[in-house]
Amino acid sequence: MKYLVVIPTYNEAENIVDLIKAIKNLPLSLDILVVDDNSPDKTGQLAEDLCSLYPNSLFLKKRFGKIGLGSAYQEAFAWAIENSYNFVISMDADFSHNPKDIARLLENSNDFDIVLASRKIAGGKIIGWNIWRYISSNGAMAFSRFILSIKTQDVTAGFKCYNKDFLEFIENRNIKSNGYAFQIEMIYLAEKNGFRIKEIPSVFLDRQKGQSKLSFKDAIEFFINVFKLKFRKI
Ligand SMILES: Nc1nc2c(ncn2[C@@H]2O[C@H](COP(=O)(O)OP(=O)(O)O)[C@@H](O)[C@H]2O)c(=O)[nH]1
Ligand SMILES: [Mg+2]
Repeated sequence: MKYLVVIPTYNEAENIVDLIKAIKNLPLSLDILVVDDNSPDKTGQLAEDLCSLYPNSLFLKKRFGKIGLGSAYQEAFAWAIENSYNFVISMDADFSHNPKDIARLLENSNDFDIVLASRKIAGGKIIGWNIWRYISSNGAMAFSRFILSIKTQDVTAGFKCYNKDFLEFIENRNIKSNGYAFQIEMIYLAEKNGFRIKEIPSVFLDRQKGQSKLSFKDAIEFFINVFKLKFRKI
């Protein structure tokens, strides 16, 4: 079985080297693909410098500029299919997602199409968000779950393991979301098309280094996309 960890990055110079090392030090055989959007802080260069340390298991896709989280994932998924990976683990670069939880995602990956590190089931939680981020995130989740009739609890989770069947299904779809709604679009398409989703509890720690890229524009795009999904044929 071939496993690929996909890490989209924009200005993660303070995190990327430590994260790559933490993943490579796990007792698992994981390849890594960093998708960097020409970060001004040279995140891409730092990842590139590490490639010689991990030949044939650390890869870098450099894009010309900040063109979005959703398109970064889509390019990574297409690359994973091309290179015959069986599973793709998506995670943020900022250590909010604990690399040690990858093993727990993989434990369930043979029986489900998506295994998701959930902050919204018993045993899962978010540490470190301020009250506004907490309220806006919960509101966005409740709104989108209601409008789209989604059963999964943590619809915005970015820490997931996808199997090849689901990635191949996604490759042929016209994906609408390029920003944060991408996560919801994945879950929505999975649920409505009969893919099996498993939530496992996970603790999310707000980033200790660097800045969140979530902007007001992303929040607006998020709500527009939820409605676009609602009125699109599945
Ligand atoms: N390649 C790429 N990565 C992005 C972009 N926007 C955010 N990211 C990365 O996506 C992940 C999630 O973003 P983050 O700022 O941590 O969002 P938050 O956790 O919701 O505050 C991080 O690894 C970011 O560096 C983008 O436009 N392009
Ligand atoms: Mg983050």
